[in-house]
Amino acid sequence: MGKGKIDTLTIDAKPYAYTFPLKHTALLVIDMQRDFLLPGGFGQIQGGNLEPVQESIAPTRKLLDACRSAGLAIFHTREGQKPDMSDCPSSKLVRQAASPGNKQHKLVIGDKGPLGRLLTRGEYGHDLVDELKPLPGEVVIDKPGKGSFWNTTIMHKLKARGITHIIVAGVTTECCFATSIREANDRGFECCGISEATAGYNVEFKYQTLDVLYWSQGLFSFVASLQPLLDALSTVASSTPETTPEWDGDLSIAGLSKAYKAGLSPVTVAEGLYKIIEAYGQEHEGVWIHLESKDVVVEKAKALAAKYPDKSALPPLYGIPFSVKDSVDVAGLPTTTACPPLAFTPTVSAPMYEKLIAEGGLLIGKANLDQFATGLTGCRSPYGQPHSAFHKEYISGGSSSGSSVSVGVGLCSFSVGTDTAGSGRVPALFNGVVGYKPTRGLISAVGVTPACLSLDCMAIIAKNIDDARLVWQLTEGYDENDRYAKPSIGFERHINAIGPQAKAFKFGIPPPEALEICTPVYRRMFDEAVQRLQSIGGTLVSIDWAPFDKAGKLLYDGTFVSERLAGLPDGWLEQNRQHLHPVTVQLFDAVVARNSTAIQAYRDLQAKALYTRQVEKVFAYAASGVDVVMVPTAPTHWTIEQVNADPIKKNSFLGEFTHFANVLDLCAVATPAGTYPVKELSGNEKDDGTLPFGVTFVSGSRMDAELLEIARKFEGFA
Ligand code: TIU
Repeated sequence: MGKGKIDTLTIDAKPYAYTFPLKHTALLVIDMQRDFLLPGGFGQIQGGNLEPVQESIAPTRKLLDACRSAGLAIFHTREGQKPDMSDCPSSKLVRQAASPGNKQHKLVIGDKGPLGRLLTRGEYGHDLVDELKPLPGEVVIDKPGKGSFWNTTIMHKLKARGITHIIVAGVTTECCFATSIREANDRGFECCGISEATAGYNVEFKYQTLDVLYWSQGLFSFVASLQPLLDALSTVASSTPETTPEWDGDLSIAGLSKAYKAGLSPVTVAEGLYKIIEAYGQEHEGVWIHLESKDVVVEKAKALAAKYPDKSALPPLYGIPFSVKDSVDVAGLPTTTACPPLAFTPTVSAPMYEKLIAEGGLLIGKANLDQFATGLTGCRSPYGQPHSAFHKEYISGGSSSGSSVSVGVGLCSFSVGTDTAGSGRVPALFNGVVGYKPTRGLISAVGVTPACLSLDCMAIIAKNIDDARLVWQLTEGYDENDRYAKPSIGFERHINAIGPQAKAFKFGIPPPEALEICTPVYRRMFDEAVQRLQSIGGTLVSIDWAPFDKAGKLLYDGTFVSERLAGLPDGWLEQNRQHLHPVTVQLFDAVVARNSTAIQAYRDLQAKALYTRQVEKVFAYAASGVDVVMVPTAPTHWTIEQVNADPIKKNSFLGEFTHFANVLDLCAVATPAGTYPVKELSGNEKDDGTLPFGVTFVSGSRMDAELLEIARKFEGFA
């Protein structure tokens, strides 16, 4: 049996065999906290008998080890309230304590017990027992209730990882274990409880609870024994390497992580990578505004290797080289936004950057961009004009130009960019990489020099969808310091649109008249992409394109572009115009000359709200909606010479299919979709080489998980 080929496992279970797809399955370990397992905790007050729950620790550890070795996503939960008890309903404090003749519930949640305040976050008793401590990269969900889904981000985080199947363990069977399974069932997950890895304070209840879960041919879930699951998982467990591998040049996060687990040193990678970076730098300009020195990066790689000696417990971005657009703050390095008069050296880094470093990432440098993050060409920077990773005469795209080239030519694994009007998607297209712009407000945009503050969005430039998705998972999360952050808990759909059960989906495209703007080769390539999407289960449905079109025009033909000046001090333009890129001056002067009024701005805001409502109907919040809309990422690919000759018009042309996304609060991912001969675009038979084509998938607010799932299928089919 070829080990690498196994993608689903089947085990004996009740009421019948449980089949689960490995890539879409998580282990969920419920509340293995001191408060429930040790004397003096909350659990002893509830039930008294700690013996059965303590006996479940060892089998749960075996299960955890087996799931880790098999590479499953691991989720832990902890029950507990915020220290100020603002999330604790009074019923929890009163009902049991008020029971006539109560002697047992003398202490309630929040009261001080021997392990600290009962079920209170931050207390000793609230944390997980030592035997079941989470490893780096595993998710810990703090839940205020018995169920794992009430007022937590677990649904979002499971979907973000493409999870559809959950193996469930933990305490107590009758309480949080069962409640969580029931909640998961309502949301579409296929759960399987593991009998030996769960226990409660009442042994009879445990078996009654398990019986109820699978009663009536599986009312809520499956239930299985531990041993068959361990046997099945052992067939896919990763083996321990015997030799220390050399770096094979693979910069994908998955590839590098695998090599690191097998013993490759990040120092070897840093040294090898700098040879590539230096060689590229000798021939080509404009990728970096600040490149870290080789010595600095090698030292950081050494420090990482020393910090994480256990290769089985590496953080998810251990030794992964990345670049950061130079409008994003990294403490101690200047942030220029490609505009020297704006340059300053921050003392605090952007939260997104901090998260990447905390997960083991290795900064290579600050990447070039179109000045002010304004532009889609990559031609508007005093730090040089980088070119497409595919061809030296063709533009890199912008404004995340250096970010996209650095990933496209293999100088790092991924890059942090931004995307207000398409600045992450367009350059991804022109360099043959993925450019993902999550729903605005999911990743903190604090520490970014704004382009249009209310429309700015972080972007992730990566080699493939899985890498982009991982970086998103590791960096998203509500930031109270970001005024445009989305609340961490949003409306969520069930999970039918993700995972292997999602064999069919619906998609829309712009109507033919909207696609006319594309050059013939872009039309041809787009038609092929439509066919590809149909061949992987997509049904093409006609959609109302008007709100997309109108919202796109709002961005630059309306008043919103004035927001670019709102971020600068009054009089700044006049004082600094001689230091700015000539195209920036031209652009800003045009904005000022419009003399936009407050009345016009309000009309535009109202139109934005209307179009946003209208596109909600297009997407699958309703059964009639589509899962994604697919567009060509841009209508064509200009040469650097073409853009330099007519910089403003050529620029706005490129945003035809990207401008609307942030105005309408959508998520979007630019995905490579093949290459074509340069001569097909230029019409010159003598032109050699190929250029990349790509499409962008767009979906509704917070439908990122569904979006990425379809993009991944499309990519896998290439
Ligand atoms: N009371 C009880 O049995 N359990 C809880 O309160 N929480 C969990 O089950 N985790």
